[in-house]
Amino acid sequence: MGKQNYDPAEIEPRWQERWEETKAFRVPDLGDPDFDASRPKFYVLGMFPYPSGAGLHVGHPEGYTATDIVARFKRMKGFNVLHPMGWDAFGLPAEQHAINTGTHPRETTYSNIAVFRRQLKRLGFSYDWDRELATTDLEYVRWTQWIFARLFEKGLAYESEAPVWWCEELGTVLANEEVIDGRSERGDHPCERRPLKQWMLRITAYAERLLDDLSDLDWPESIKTMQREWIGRSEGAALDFAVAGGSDEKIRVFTTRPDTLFGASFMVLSPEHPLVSSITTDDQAEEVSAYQNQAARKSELDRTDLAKETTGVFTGAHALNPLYAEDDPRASLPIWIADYVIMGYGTGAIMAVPAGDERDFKFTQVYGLPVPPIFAPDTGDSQADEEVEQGRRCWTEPARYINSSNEEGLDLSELSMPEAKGTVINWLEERGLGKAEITYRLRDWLFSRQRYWGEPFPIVHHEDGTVELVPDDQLPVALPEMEDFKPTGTPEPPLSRMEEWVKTVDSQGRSVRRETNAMPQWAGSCWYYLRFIDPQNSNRFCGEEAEKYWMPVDLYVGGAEHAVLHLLYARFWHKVLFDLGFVSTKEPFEKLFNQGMIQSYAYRDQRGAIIQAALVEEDGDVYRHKETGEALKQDVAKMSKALGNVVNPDEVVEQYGADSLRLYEMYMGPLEASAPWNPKDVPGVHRFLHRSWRLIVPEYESDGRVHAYLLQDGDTDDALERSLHRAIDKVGGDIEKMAFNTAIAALMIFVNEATKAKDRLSSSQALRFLQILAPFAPHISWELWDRLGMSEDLHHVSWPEVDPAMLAEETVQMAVQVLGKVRGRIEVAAGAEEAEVLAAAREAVASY
Ligand code: ANZ
Repeated sequence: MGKQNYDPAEIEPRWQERWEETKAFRVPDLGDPDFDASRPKFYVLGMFPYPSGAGLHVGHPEGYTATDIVARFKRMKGFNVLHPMGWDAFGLPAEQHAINTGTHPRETTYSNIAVFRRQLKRLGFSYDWDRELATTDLEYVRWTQWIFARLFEKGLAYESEAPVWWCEELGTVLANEEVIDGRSERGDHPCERRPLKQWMLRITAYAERLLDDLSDLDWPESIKTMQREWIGRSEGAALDFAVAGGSDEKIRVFTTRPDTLFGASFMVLSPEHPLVSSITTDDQAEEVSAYQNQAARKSELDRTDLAKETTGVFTGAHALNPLYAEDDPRASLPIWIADYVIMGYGTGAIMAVPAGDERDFKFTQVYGLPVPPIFAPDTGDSQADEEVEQGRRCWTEPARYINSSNEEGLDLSELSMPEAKGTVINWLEERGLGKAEITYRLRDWLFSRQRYWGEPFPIVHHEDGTVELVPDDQLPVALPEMEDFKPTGTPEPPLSRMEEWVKTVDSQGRSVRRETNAMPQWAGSCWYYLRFIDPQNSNRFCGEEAEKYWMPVDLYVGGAEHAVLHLLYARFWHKVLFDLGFVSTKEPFEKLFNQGMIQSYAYRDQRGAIIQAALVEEDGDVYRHKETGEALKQDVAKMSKALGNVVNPDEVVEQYGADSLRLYEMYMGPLEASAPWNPKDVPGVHRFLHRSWRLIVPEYESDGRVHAYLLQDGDTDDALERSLHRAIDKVGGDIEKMAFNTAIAALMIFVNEATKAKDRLSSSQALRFLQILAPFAPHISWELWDRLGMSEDLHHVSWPEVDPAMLAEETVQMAVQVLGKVRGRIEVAAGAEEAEVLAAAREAVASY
């Protein structure tokens, strides 16, 4: 028998234990006797966490409460609901810890997982824990390697000498996204570009489809835009420029503006362009190579930002503009190298058109190069127009072409921009000098890391330099046990030290060497949603039937920081599996929802110095330093140790309970918005739960039993019944819309009204209220449900019905007139149908 007062510390662990013991939220497998195939399915997934040593932060429960509410709601709506949880468990911190302490990363990882698991269980999420997985589990690694093998067979995995970020301090190669402004994101150490043999995944082969298929997805428009921009489709032309002076070399450029060819006045190669060394003249060689070294240390952003300093070096060589005869002086274009041209985009070479391109124009201003004018705009500002016509300013919009004809019949003067582009492309195409082309900003995915704690590649190397897959039946390739995890200090990965592991034999007994790179952390998260469907399957990454039943993920919830990389990589792998016939949908995530960030308040004194939150007290409307009394400024900022404003979910649970934490996080504002954690608001939702409790467990009952005073059905108060129907309707509709804050507001309104009309609350109303409260605050709901004598599991009870007639806010009074004379008065529901009103009117008139 439970206590009389609401005591989450007593109730919550009891229900969590019960859910655990009865496997309350287990989803039967497809063939199981208790699997009900007649129900529709709903697969709701929160992005699984990296189990860091710091434990859960308050941002985790935000998205996870949201998916839990939806999961619990959909169960009550009659769906089979798949709602799993696992761990994105490879990653650098555990390896870094191993380097520092010698503790094996596996040990660190699994003990962190244990902490995360305990913390998540303490929040009462309705996961099917039987499906828990970690990307580091050997069985999971096996299938990650198996999928890599399929990519390799399809020609989508290849080795390439690619310039990569090398960080001397960390002794490791870093991916582009791990380097910011030429320094490592972690540790802020200087990095430089170095060529290294790497595994690459040919994601660019899927660029077009990754772009096109976005349009069918129910994703936030902002995320789609970010993906589109990341993929960066550009329509233009590839043109060839011969190198002057009898060389056979050709410089191929990519341009989106072939119509500006008449304005090309010099060429620019990327400093890494392979032609640089062969065309550079002797007297320029020294300067060119110094410049190349300097460019290697800059990040791409530093190089391409228009606001950054413009630099470049002349190679001494010239190219020929294909529009003119070789001996025409207009044909000769000096070739420069400059770091604003990036090797990984287009062809790594451009024709520079200062009259039409800002960066090219800026370059001419720095190095005193000519600006041949090609545009005559007509803006009405004659002075500005003249500046463009005289080559003193650049023009990027469509305008009338000038100086744009040659001796071979090409003439753009009367054409629009699209016509001019087409005309130039055709003209060049006829002469074999160019063609229309589409280029993507997306690069192939650098897929290897010089690290230990990642999936080994299922690859062996032959002495002749060729590579071969490890046969599927020998998977997984497990990591060897190691004690020293330090980087080798060279680009060679730590695994290269494990000679006994590296040396092995292939299927025909030939001696081979294992690949010593590891896969990046992104690999495991590319397909975990598939493994959740069938996590114990030892014959296939996921059973065929189960995949067909559960896919796609109906709702995927996570932070917007994964808008690009994770979501793009996972979509890519999924499409490959789709093409191979292994999965049945072309996209993995049907609907995506991004939660906002939970921020915190930060405090500064008058000089702007940060004051730790613990030293701040509230004094009316102002904040003061507890010790000095100085008035402080309140700001909103990201939670961080430095600001002393990190909220620990464990402490909130201890003080108020998991239901209060869940409710508070959902009540902070719209889920998609970022908002600061306000400690003052937690007691508010906690009080709401107290009041909900008091509706059902009255203070004066001493035995904890209920309830003489809850009315029997039939005696229900009409106004209260209407209010309940409105709440049921609003809460259900809002959950579907992921508008949880307004759903909670509707629950609060009902509790207020029910508290006022407490002696008129019926037991049926109390039960239905618990049903709609349950997705948000499951522990208190199950407890009260149980105390009301209900034996059926609350999540198997269907969502209460809404009677539309009960939704009308108010009734309205109307005068009934017949032939202009008042013949009666009626009262009908505000939203009543015409027929209903007419019937009431007839009745009124008849009895008048
Ligand atoms: C001549 C030209 C004239 C250009 C003009 C623009 C304006 P998006 O739209 O981003 O695809 N470009 C090509 N490859 C480059 C590289 N590797 N690094 C830096 N810049 C590069 O941009 C395509 C344009 O960016 C191309 O068209 C090229 O400059 C430049 F009035 O060619 B354009």
